[in-house]
Parts: sequence; C-alpha cells; structure tokens
Amino acid sequence: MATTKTDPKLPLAANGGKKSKSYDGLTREQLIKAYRLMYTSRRIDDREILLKRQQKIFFQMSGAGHEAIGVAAGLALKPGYDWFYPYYRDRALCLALGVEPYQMFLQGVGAADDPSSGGRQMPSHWSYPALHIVTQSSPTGSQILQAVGCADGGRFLARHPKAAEIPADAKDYRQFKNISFQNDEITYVSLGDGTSSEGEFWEAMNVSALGKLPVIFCVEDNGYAISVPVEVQTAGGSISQLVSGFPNFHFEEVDGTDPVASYAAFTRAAKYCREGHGPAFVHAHVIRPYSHSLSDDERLYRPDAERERDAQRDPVTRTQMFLLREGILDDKGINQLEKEVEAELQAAVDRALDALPPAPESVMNFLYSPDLDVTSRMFETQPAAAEASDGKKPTAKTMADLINATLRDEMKRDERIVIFGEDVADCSREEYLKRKLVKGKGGVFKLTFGLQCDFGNDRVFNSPLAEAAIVGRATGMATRGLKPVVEVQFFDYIWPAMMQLRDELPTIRWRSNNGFSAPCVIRVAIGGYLTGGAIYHSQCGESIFTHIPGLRVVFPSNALDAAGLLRTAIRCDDPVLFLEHKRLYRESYGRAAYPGPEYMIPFGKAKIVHEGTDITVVTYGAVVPRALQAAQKLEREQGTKVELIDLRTLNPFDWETIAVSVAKTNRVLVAYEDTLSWGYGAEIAARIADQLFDQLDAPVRRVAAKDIFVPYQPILEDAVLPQPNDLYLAMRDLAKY
Ligand SMILES: Cc1ncc(C[n+]2csc(CCOP(=O)(O)OP(=O)(O)O)c2C)c(N)n1
Ligand SMILES: [Mg+2]
Repeated sequence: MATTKTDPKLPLAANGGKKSKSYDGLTREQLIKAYRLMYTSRRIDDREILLKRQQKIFFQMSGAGHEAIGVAAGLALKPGYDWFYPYYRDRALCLALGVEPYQMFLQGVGAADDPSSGGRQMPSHWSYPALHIVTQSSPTGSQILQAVGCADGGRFLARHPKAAEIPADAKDYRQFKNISFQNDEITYVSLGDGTSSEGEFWEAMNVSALGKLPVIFCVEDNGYAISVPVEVQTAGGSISQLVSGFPNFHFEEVDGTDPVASYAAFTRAAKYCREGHGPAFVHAHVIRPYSHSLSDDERLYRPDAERERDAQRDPVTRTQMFLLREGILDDKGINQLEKEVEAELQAAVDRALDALPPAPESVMNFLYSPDLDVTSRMFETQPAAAEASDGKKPTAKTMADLINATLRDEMKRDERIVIFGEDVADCSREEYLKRKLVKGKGGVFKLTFGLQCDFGNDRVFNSPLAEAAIVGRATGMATRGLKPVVEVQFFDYIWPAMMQLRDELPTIRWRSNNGFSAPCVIRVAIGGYLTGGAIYHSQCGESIFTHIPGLRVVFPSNALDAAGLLRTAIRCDDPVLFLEHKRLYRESYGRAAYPGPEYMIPFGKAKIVHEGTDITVVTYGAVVPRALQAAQKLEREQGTKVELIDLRTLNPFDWETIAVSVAKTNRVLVAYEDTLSWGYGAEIAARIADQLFDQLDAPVRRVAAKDIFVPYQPILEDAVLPQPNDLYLAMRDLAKY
C-alpha cells in the first residue's frame, strides 16, 4: 500500500517561470492544452445551459468545477488503450480523451448521429467505443462493478491471449465480438462523493483489492450529493479515511482543482496499476460552482458565503491565473485561446442544431443483437445419436448432469467462457485438490462440479458473496468480449443484483445504439415444491424479468431442453437469464441421455409435450410434469384430450404455437408456479383474450400459486403452490364448456 496526500487547500503549484520547466511531468504546451480543454468544457456547459433555456436541448448536466481532475486523468491515461467508465461530470475527461464538442452537442439535441446513443440517452452519458469510453447509465454507482469486470476481463485476456482469437468455425457471438487488450491496461472509473455510499462501490473496492485489479477509482468529491453535504453522507466526512484499510491499493488525496497536482496524482496511480501492484484510489477535492443540474437551485441549501468560498478555488480561473503567473501565456495568449474556443463551439452548436433527429421507427433497433437471431434455425440442431460405445442405450441423465456436461463441453470449445459465483468452484484452496485431500464442491447444487479441476481457477472461481458484484462484474467482462456464465445461487437472493439486471445489462446495447453489448449468461436456481424450502428458497418471479426489454429469459422443464437451451444461451449474442428449477435438477421426470456437444434449441420455440384436441394448456418449468399428470388423468377418466405446451423460453415466447393450438381446441388454461396476480401467465392470458377472442368457446383460465409466500411446512406449501389436482379440476371445468 502506498499513500500520497497533497493538501487540498494549497494554491496551485508555482514552480517559477522558466521556459524549460516541467510541472510534475507536464510541459508548458501540455498546460496550455489542459487549459484549453478545461475552458472548452466549461464553455460547453454554459452553451448547453443557454440551449436548455431556449428549449433547444432537453436536459443539462454540468461538469463545472471538475475540469482539472478530468483533464489530468485524460492526460495521464491513454484513450483507445485504457478503458473508461466516467460519470456525468466527466466532460473535461472526455474532451481530453478525444471526444469533440460537436459530438457533445449532438447528444444534447438528441440527434440520430449522436455517437453516444443516437438520441436515446441524456447528455453527459458518455459512450465512445473507439476511445474505450464505455456506455454509461444514470444510476449512481452501477458503473463501478462493471469497471472492475472490465479490468478483470483485460487481465484474463492478457493471461489467455488465445481466447481473443475468433476460430474460423465459431458460429456464435464471437464473430461479432472483436477483442482488444493490452498487458498493462488500466480501467478508470469515477464517481461522486455521494455515490461512495452505494453498496456497489464497496463491493467493487473489495473485488478489486482481492484481485489486485488495475482499476483507478476516482472519487470527485464536491462536498455535495444534490443537497446532501458530505458530513451526513460519509461517516467522519472523509472517504479517504474510510477506504484506507483496503489492502493492495495505492491511495491519493489531491486538490482536484489543481491540474498539476492532479496530473501528478494520476501519474503515480497509473504507474502503480500498470506495474500490476493493484488498484488505485484517487480522492479529488473539487467544487460544484453550478447547481447539481438545471433542475436544482443550490441557493435553497447553500448560503452565498459558502458558494463564494468555493468560487475562490474555481479550477478554470485558477489555471488561467497559473498560466499568467508562470509566464506560460500572457493576456493576449489567453484571449486568443478563448476566442478560438468560442468560435469552435459556435460552429459546433450551429452544426448540431441542424442535425437530424432519429426516425421514430428506429427506437426498436438494437434491443437485441442485430447480427445473431436467437430464434433462427442456426440454433436448431438434432441430438447426437443416443447410443453408448458398447452398443447399449446410454443411461438417462438428470437435468443437473446435463447442465454440468453442457458447461464442460462449451468451456472446452470456447476459452472466453468464465464461470464464477458463490460456491461454484470445486475448492478455492487449490492445494487441497492437488493433494487430493478433498473432492471439491462445485456449487450448492453441484452443477459446476469438476469444472475448476478441469479448466483451472482462472476460468472457474468463487466470488465474494455479493450478487450485484457477480452480475455487474460479468457485465463488464462481457463488454470486453468474454462470455461469463455466472451463477446466482438462489432466485430468492437475486435482488441485490436487480439494479444491474434491470438498469444495466439489458440496456447496454440499446442505450449505446449498438456501440457496446454484454452478452453473458446468468444461471439461477429457482422455484419451490421442495418440502421445506420455505419463503427464501422457493420463490418464483420470472415475470419481473420478462418485464425487462433486452433480457432473454429461459425456463426449461427437462434435462434435454436444459442442455439445448443452455448451449444456445452461451453461444448467442444477447444477455440471458437462465432459470433452472431446483426441483427438476434431479427429478426422474425428463431425464435424457447427453445430446452431444452441438445440441441446441432456438429460443422462442415451444414444445408440445402432449398432443390434444380439446383443451390447450400453456405452461413451463415444474408445472409441466404436474400438468401432464393431470391431463393423463382427465384423458383416462373422460377421454378429454389436452394439448400441453411447454413454452421453454419466456422471452421470446412462442405465440404461434399457442395460437395454432387454441384455434384447434378453443379452450385454454394458462398454468404457472408463480403467484397468480400479475404473473407471467397474466400476459399470455391477456393476449389470448385480445387476439384469439373469436376462437374461444370458454373463458381463459389460470392456475397458479396463491398470492402469498411459499411456507415451510409441506402441508402449507402444497396449499400455496399449484398441484396436479388443481390443474386437473381446472381442465375438467374447461372441458364442460
Ligand atoms: C441509484 C441512484 N439514486 C439516486 C439518483 C438521483 N441522483 C442523481 S445524482 C445524485 C447525487 C450524486 O451525488 P454525487 O455522487 O456526490 O455526485 P455529484 O453530482 O455531486 O458530482 C442523485 C441522488 C440516481 N441517479 N441513482
Ligand atoms: Mg458530490
């Protein structure tokens, strides 16, 4: 650990005015460049504020007061080489990395040609693929875990350079994911002082310290989070103090309004990271001379005296004074520079105001991969011949076995696959395995058993117990072109990752207008019928995720489908939530021989489990075997023939198969394990009522769980979850119409 602290209240470094002098590594030319960038940044803010008042743009976030630290970071790091997860105040950083003012104004007007998002995101939500500025969102802090994943991904690639290659026969996502990496690259991530209160920040600090990852965390501390001052935000008032116990870090605390001191701090931080010692933390004291945003008036909570005190430290004015004092520029030089900037900005604004807006119909573009259609026949292959080498029929395997076998074969095929999560490794203390003291765990359900032993702990490893970190880190890695296949141990505990799953992962491609994508797989053990699982090991809730555009949701009911769909999930180019029903893991229903290393099932193709002509039952997951039991009973008893449809994937879902079946049976039951109201089947039922009304001879019925939690005592659990008899009664009732 190394710590460097400069007094944030010191005036700008005044080192004399000799022409050959270097200012902590910055030349006079670089200082002039720094001032130009800072001044440009401030003036863009001023122009945007004007444009907002004229209602020519729709939102404004300023980077005012943060210019010096941003420019310093931009000069110390390398665009298109290092990676950047900047937050909304990092205008000056982006300019220093090479973003043009015109491009910023294009974002303000929401132009079709806005390179960040094509009019989809607010201004100051940076995204410039060529510069390695990764698309940013609005939730404070969710970028931090992704930055850690990005750094992790870069280091993985440095250790496994062959993974970056695209094999000629790679008919999968890799064709569309060109990878670049550098052995000594750094990932920069910034955040405000308020954002350092977010749990994800602490998860990211922990993960990067554990892995000694080359991440520079820059906290731009302007003393406020909107109206909340630092002393009620951060215990003790200093984030530097709070994080000082993290091992493997290099720490800097600096006056972030001083470009020279800031550059020096970043140079030291970057050196530490590039040399592979670990992450760095730069705590930059800055100011916020304008209100939080144009929707905020800071005079409501900050008296004039306080604001004037801040103004004394304005980085733009201070740098100008510094250049004059050091004789680097005189009045004339300053005037000329500022005039040039004004002219450049005027031209940029004029051009941006003429730019065309996006076409309304373009809004649906890039929700999913435009290159690889996950519903296409490309993902339709036949199972390998089910014959063992001795000519006997191979034994039928469980869903757990086939998921494990599929993961193993895919890992052999594609070196970009990494697996992590809670307990997924065989044994983190590898020497126990080597000395054959232990057999290894491989997941609480043993789905990943043996994979660490086969592929090493670079590719299969335990993560800290932090779900947001699992998903956020996977997102960052996938952005770099890797294929994380991560596990969330129980669906009941997916909620800490909800910000990543709702606001980040599925939005990345759309919000960056296809500039970035993060196709990874999140495997999750879901569901009840466990006799003793109780409220926190039995939940469903798939509709919460099918409600999220951009996220594929898969829910297999048997071993063969699980193998085929998991392979598709891994090879496809979209993010996938892969829901595995715990009760089905080792059920005797639906066992199958391993279908071989190429078996795939396209998404959006339902399976007719049982053909019939009288009633359609639409279901999925663990309700499939229960509905089959009910249907067989009804057929035995009264000859009613039920057509049982297993949807297999919930987003996309197979509307065509439903429609064809309902046209034949004219009666439909939608059955699902989740709570009845607002559940997944509610949408299916509504669509049937809406679009197939003419075909119906009976009301659309639903059978699902009671609107309550799953209890522990099996008698109570049975009362809550849909049972074969509930399904039977509903089918029998429908048959009467
Ligand atoms: C998760 C989340 N909560 C709340 C908000 C609303 N919000 C936007 S910025 C902000 C304050 C951020 O303060 P800080 O991190 O200090 O950054 P600063 O704006 O001061 O640079 C808040 C509360 C948000 N965008 N995301
Ligand atoms: Mg702040």
